[in-house]
Amino acid sequence: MTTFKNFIAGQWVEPTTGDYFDDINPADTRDVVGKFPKSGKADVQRAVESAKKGFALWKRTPAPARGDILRKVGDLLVARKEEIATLMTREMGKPLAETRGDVQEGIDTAYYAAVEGRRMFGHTVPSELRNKWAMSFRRPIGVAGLITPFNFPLAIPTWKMFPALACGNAVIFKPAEDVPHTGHVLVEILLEAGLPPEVIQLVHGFGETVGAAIVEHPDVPVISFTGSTETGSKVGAECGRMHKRLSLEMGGKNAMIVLDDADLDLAMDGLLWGAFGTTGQRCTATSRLIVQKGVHDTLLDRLGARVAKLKLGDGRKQGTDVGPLIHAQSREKVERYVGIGKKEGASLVAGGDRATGKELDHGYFFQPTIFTGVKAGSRLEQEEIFGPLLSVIRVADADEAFTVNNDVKYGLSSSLYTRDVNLAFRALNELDNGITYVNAPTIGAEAHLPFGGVKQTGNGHREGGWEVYEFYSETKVGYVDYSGMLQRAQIDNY
Ligand code: UN1
Repeated sequence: MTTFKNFIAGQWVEPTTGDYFDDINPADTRDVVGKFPKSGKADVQRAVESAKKGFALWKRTPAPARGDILRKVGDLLVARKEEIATLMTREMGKPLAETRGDVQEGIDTAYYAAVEGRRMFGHTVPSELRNKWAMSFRRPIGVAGLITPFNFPLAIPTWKMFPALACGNAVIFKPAEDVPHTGHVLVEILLEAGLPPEVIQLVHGFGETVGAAIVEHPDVPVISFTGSTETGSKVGAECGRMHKRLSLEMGGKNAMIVLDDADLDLAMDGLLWGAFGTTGQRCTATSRLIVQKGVHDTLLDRLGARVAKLKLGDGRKQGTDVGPLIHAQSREKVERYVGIGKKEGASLVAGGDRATGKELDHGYFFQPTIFTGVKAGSRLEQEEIFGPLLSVIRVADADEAFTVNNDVKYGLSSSLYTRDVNLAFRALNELDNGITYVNAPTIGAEAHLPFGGVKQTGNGHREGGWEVYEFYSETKVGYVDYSGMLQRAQIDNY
């Protein structure tokens, strides 16, 4: 079995702790992908010291040249797409079609960042005064600490890393302990593309030690975290105390609304993909179906038949629709919520148990599960579960649907199936989410648009698109007075 290393100070090195953890295939726990460093605070300290040197060099590299390296990163990801998809499925379980999409999202993000290196626009505006020039431009910030989750092992790190690098920052990367192999390969690719070694530091390990040490380090002024709302609060408290720039991307309780006039076949395809894709382990997963009373029973009948046909298994095998959950605790959490649903009086109409038999016995599989008659305001309806569990809420009309959609503490994505164009536009305005899809499921974010949510899902920042470039750079304003005399703003201008 391979023992992997950290990448610190330009070298692949063992952790100072001498400790390692196993990276396990969740579809077959007998299969260990490798041993990865269980690093400590001292490793983070070394990484930060080196990243500061990397930053000094990188910030002086012209942005178009930084972009050229990211374009090469994109080319290398293209060349290794199939291989990375396969190793990603092995380490986290989602089917190959999805891990291929994950790599593609990284490729798209790389090419976007490459071009952004040639834009990075500022503003030139007229001055209040004669013979004076006024402009704004963007400067890099410093060392960015990036803490990423398991569900999009390649795409989410690239959402953070590529714009951070394009803007001229150095990066300390801590991938989720469930997906260290994908993180390792991504760093190999950055180095192969020609990124100066000290600009990227990879420190494997656990959130309580490595993640916390990055967040608490005074020389890491920028933190980007994707994960649970609970951990995000701790990260936020520390960053607030230290006045750090922080981007948080956290929980969701995303709803699909299906109205009486919807195309039900279309809604059904979207629902299966939204609710059970990635085994429901997405921040954008469809975990609530809010359905109008006129189509409620028909939709549910058809849904039951379709769900029964979903094939669970190893995501590398042809024909697998749904992979395992990531680890034992996440499966226990789903089981806990099945108990809560029953106790709250909802009706279990599909699944509800571990999926077992043959190859499934060795993985963390759980049956796609549906509860109907779920009450707005109940725990099943309000809390993020992060698994293949769909709660169905029946409503009288669009107004009630919108209210139910909005009445949760999260606000990532929502989806509306209707043929009424007026209602569709009203929904864009009235649904309290960062992203609303019309006639498409709650997943499907594109790399060149801002991604993120409102309320407890985030803290006002966005990943992706143009907005993330603002996050990873500081606005600098320059005034040049070429009048040769003292001109006083606000005083000498009129
Ligand atoms: C997430 O849900 O954790 O379509 C990220 C999307 C994906 C990314 C999802 N590209 O929403």
